[in-house]
Amino acid sequence: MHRPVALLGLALSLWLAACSAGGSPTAPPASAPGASAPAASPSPSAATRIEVRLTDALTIEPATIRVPAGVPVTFVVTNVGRVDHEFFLGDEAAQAEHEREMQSMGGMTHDEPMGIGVAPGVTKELTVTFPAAGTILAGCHVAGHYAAGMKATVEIVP
Ligand SMILES: [Cu+2]
Repeated sequence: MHRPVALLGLALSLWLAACSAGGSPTAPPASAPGASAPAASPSPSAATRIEVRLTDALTIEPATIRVPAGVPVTFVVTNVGRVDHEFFLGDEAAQAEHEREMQSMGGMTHDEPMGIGVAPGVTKELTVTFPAAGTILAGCHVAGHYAAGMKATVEIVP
């Protein structure tokens, strides 16, 4: 599944552009003698928001999700189906462990730092900051769903 490198570069430059657009040019107020302008803080503005859909066809859409590393990413997850689904982030090992956990809990979805259960027709948000670049997965571990392929690739780009 190779994507053109140009796409990655474009995404990166857009991201950088978005970051640098946050700072406003310093224009000293002419009508405020003595008042010192507050230093522009480089606070992260709007977090990256990614819309995700969970479907009864046992898919997570989009199947490949690209997110930046080092900044908060908010996944806006909608269950468009009629049965429970979940959105759990982690590498292969974490997915396998969560699968075991779900089976031992009788398949009940629950919320945790890296995953949320989403009831039919509901939209929920999950905000995560990925520390480093890499590739992980998003998976649904409602009984049988993960094995049936209910997963997506999450590419974390520097
Ligand atoms: Cu599911």
